[in-house]
Amino acid sequence: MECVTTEIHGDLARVIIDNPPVNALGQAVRAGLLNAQKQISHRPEVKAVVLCCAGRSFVAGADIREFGKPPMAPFLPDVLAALESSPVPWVAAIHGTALGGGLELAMACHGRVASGSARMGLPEVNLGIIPGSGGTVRLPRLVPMADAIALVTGGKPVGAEQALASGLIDRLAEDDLIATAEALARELAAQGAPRPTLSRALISGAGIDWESEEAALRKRSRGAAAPLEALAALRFAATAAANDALAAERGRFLRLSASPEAAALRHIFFAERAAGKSLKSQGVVPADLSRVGVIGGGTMGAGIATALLVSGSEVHLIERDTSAAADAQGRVAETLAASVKRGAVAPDKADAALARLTTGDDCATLAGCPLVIEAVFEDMAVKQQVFARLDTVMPDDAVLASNTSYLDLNTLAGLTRDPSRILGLHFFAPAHVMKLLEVVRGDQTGARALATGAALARRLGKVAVVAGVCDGFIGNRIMSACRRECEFMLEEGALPQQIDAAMEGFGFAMGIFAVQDMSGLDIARAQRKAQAANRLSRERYAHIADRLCETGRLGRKTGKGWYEYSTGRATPDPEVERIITEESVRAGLTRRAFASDEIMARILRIMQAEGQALLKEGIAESAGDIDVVMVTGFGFPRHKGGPMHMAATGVISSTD
Ligand code: 3H9
Repeated sequence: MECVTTEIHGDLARVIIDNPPVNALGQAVRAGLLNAQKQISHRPEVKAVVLCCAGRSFVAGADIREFGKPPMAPFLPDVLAALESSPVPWVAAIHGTALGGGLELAMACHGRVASGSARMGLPEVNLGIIPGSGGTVRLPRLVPMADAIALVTGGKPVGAEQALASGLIDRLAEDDLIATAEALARELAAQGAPRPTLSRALISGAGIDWESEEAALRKRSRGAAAPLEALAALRFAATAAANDALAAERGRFLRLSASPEAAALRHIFFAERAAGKSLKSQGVVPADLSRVGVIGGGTMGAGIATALLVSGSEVHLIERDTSAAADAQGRVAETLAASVKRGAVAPDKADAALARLTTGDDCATLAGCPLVIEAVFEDMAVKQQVFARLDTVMPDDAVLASNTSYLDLNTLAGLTRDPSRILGLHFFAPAHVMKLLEVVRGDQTGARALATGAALARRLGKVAVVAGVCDGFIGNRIMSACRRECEFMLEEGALPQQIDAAMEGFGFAMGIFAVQDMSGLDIARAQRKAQAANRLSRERYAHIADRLCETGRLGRKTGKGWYEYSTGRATPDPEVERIITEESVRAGLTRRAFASDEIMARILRIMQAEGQALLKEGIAESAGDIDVVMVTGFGFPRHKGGPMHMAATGVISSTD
C-alpha cells in the first residue's frame, strides 16, 4: 500500500498521506512526498496542490521510531525544500494535529487551512530535540517572534483560532476542510508564482529581551537542555540569513538527537504509551463510564469526582450523612472553580460539570452506577464496611474499585461475593490534576475490571500503570525506601536542606523533605506504625521523623515540619538540626559532610534497587512502567528518563 497518493481533480492535485496511526513522516512518506512533487511537475494542467491526510490527524511529526538510528534519505529538509520551491502553490489542509515535522511540512507549503478542532505545535523539546526541518526559521516568518518563542521552547500546541490570530494558518475551515483548502489553492494560483515561506521577511523580533527570556527559561527547564537550544536557534534565526539559520538549526537538531536527554525522553514517550496495555483483553468490554459512583468526598474523593465530571461523566457521590455530602459538594465546586481560575477548564464547562454531580448518604442509591470508586478514610475496618455494603446493594456486573494507597486489596476483595470485579485505582493528589493512575491488580481481579481501569484512565487523560498488591504499590513503595535512605543520610551527617537542594539540582520539582511538609508527616508515620510489627529488631531505623511528629511538627499544616514556616517560606530550623544531631549520637555515628553527587547517587541507587525488587516480585510489569510512575507521579525529571532508564543506560552511575 502506497502511503502517499496523488489524485488529479481538473486543475487541482490532491496529495494524500495515509500512514496510520498518526501519519508520521517515516522514510516511505518522505519518499512518497518527493515522488508526488515530481509527478505533479510533469502535469502542466495542475495549477495548485492540496496536501491532506487520511485518518484522524494531519501529520503528527517525524517518525520517532527512526530516531537514534542511521538517518535514511530522502531527508525531511530536502523534501520540504522541494515542495517549497514548487512552481505551483501547495496548501496544507490540517485536521487533528500538525505537530513537529508535520507543522514544519505545513509551514513549507504556500498556504495553510485548518479545521476548527485542529491543534498545531512544535513539541520537539519534549523529546529532547529542536525542530530539525526549518521550524525555527519558517515560524518567525509567519508569526511574531514572541509567539514563536512560546511555541518552540514550550512545546505545547495551540488551537486553530490562536493559530489563525498569530498568522500560523491563513484560514479556518468552517465545515468543509478540503473545499476551503481548494479555494485558497486556486486564489494563490491566480496570484502567479507562489511565495516560499523562507523568502518572507522575519516578523519583527524587536522588543525581545533574549537575555531575560533565557534566564526565565533556564529556571523553568530544570536542567533540560533542549528548550535552551531551541531558544538559541530562534535567536540565531532572528538575525541570520535563512539558509545559514537552516544549516545551524539542522546541526543543533542532529547533535541533540544523539544526546542522552533525547534518548531518555524517547524512552518515556514510548513507556507511557506501552503502560497499561496489558489491562486490555480482546473482546472484553469495560464498564460504561457515563455514570460513576464515588464514596467519600474528602480531598481525594472530591478530586476524583472533579476529574470524572470534567470528563463528561455523571457522578453520584456518597458521604456518611447529608451534611458531609453537602460539604463534599462544596469541595467539588471549589475544586472546579480553582480549575477555571487556572485556565484548565472553561467556565461554562465547569458549570455543566457541576450540574452532573448528585450526592447522597446511602450506598443503595449507587445501584445505577456501573463503576463505583471508594475513597474513604485509609483504614481497613472502614473500607471493609464500605465493601460489605456495596456487596449487598450493587448489581452483579458493577465494577468496584478502592483508592487505597497501601492497604491489602486482596483482603478487601476476599470479603466480597465476587473478587473478580474488585480492583485498586490509586489516584495521586490532586486527583484532577495528576496524570498518574496506578491500576492495582488483585490476585483475583478479572479482565473486565482491569479493562475498566484502562478505559477510565483513557477517559480522564491519565497514564495507567499496572501494579500488583504490596505495601505502597510501585510509587509509594519506592518513595518510602527513598525516604528511609534520606533519613539515614541525615543520621550520617547531611541536613534536610542539603538533600532537598541536591534533588532540586538534579531536576526534581521539590526535595523529599519539602514534599513531606506539604503532604503532612503523619501519613508516613501511620505507615511506619502499620509496618512496626513486621520490622526486625536488628533492622536499621531512623527515629528522626517520629521525633518531629511527637513534638507536633507535622509539616506546613502545623507551621513546622522538616522546616519552619513562620515567614511563609520553608526555612531550615536549628531545632530540627538539634534533633538530627542527637539521633546521630544515638545511632553511634560520627557526622560527616555530604556532597550533592553522593546524595543523588544514594537516592538513585535505592530507587533502582527497590525497582528491581518490584520487578522480581512481579509487582511492576516492566522497568518502563516504574520510570513512568516516578516521572508522572513523583516529580522525577522527565529528561533523565526515570531511575530504571538511568540504571540501564549507565548515564549516571552510583558512587560504587
Ligand atoms: C519531529 O517531528 C522532529 C522534526 O522537527 C524534525 C525531523 C527532521 N512517531 O499518543 P497516542 C504512535 S519530532 C511514531 O497513543 P493519541 C504512538 O507510539 C516528533 N509513532 O495517541 C502510538 O503507538 P502504539 C514531534 C508515533 O491520540 C500511536 O501512535 N511529534 C508518533 O493519544 C498512538 O499514539 C510529536 O512529538 C510519532 N511521531 O495522541 C508528537 N506519534 O499504538 C508525538 C505517535 O503502537 N505524538 N505515535 O502505542 C503525540 O503527541 C500523540 O501521539 C498524538 C496522538 C497527539 C499525535
